[in-house]
Amino acid sequence: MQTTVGIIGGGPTGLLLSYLLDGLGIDNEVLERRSRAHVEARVRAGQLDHASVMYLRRIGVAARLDAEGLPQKGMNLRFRDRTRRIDLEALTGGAYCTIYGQSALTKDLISIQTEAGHSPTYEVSDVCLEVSSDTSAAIVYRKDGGEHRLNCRFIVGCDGAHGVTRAFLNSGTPQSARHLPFSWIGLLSDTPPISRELTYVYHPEGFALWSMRSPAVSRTYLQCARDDRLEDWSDDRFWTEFSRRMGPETDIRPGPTTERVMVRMQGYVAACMQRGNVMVAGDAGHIVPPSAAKGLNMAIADVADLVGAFKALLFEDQGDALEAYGRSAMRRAWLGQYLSWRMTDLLHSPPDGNPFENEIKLTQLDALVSCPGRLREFCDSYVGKEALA
Ligand code: RFL
Ligand code: PHB
Repeated sequence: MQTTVGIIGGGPTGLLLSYLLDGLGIDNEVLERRSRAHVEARVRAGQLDHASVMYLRRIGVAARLDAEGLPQKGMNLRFRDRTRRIDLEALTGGAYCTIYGQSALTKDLISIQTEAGHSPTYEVSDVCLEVSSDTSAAIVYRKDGGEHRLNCRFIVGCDGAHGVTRAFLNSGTPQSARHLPFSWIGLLSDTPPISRELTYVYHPEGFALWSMRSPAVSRTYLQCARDDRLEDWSDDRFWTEFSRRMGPETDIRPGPTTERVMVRMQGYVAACMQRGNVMVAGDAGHIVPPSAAKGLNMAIADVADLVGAFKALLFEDQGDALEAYGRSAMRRAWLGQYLSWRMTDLLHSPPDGNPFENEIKLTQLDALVSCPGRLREFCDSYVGKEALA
């Protein structure tokens, strides 16, 4: 088989890239390790920022997002046993976030592509990159018991944090990574949200977040110990601890849990985002702790940028367009790390419960909410005010 762009990974990043390349008439194929049902069922991200929503609208994939997404024009920040509403829309001059599950976006992209007659090849295994020159490469893989070869001019790794492209680009280069001494446990449950807007909680015992997927479904997270396992947290233990961090006045009536996840808090940036005709986009190039809800938004920004680079290279003869993508994707990765770590640091308590550090956090939070300039800057970056190209 032969194509121009071989895409490894059919998560949101790979699917979006394929859709946009199709729109430009650039031949491409997506190879995905899991089944379509598995990819569609993966819960993960919930919040899209302003830049992502505007972009998804502009490229014509936001019909269901506009109908079913839950606008987040403000957010609640709770500390010192008090909840303050932060008016994101007013502070940013009109920008805000939207709750729309990653699985909903993934389903939308798959169904748009399927209707157009272009679907990923699912359930491939033993994917391997073969790069012979800057203009010729191949992806070798197994499917249905046989070995296949996809010859391509470019390879884009959209295969997430555990894929093969990240390892290929990193070979021989030291990795840039940081692991935090705590994790998150998350529950998806049939519980109506306590508020129409997200609530982020700083408590001396740890962070808590009340997010949602619909007016009937909540997504709730708690900071827990780094090596905790899902089985250490019964639903009862989770909700008792959640109520403690939310404060006694919150009337929590949890419904049945439908999914549970343990999230190890870490940050990672690949050694490079592009080498010759191999690029990475999304989690394959960078992962951030989910505190600021940036991972998928960074992935969408990567794709917007990369598609621009393919257009410049293939239609406008700009020979260095992919190198320029590599540089801007690297800048974006570090900016995303900066925003995510800032929010992680602000809202998580040290595992040893050090009272001195607790007072520093509370002072930081007081300073944030009492200084309009600081708050505006925080809101601008949280909502992703800058439009994508
Ligand atoms: P994905 O989603 O991991 O998809 C990669 C795909 O590649 C496939 N794959 C392979 N295919 C072929 N061959 C191989 N060798 C392969 N290896 C892997 C996989 O099967 C998969 O289908 O990466 P992608 O597409 O880059 O998407 C990134 C997002 O998933 C991620 O950034 C977000 O989920 C991060 N994130 C959030 N981001 C936001 O912008 N807003 C949020 O509210 C938000 N919340 C979250 C999050 C991530 C979380 N976790 C679990 C880390 C909340 C959580 C709890
Ligand atoms: C989510 O809804 O899963 C979510 C929302 C905001 C975050 C992280 C996760 O900061």
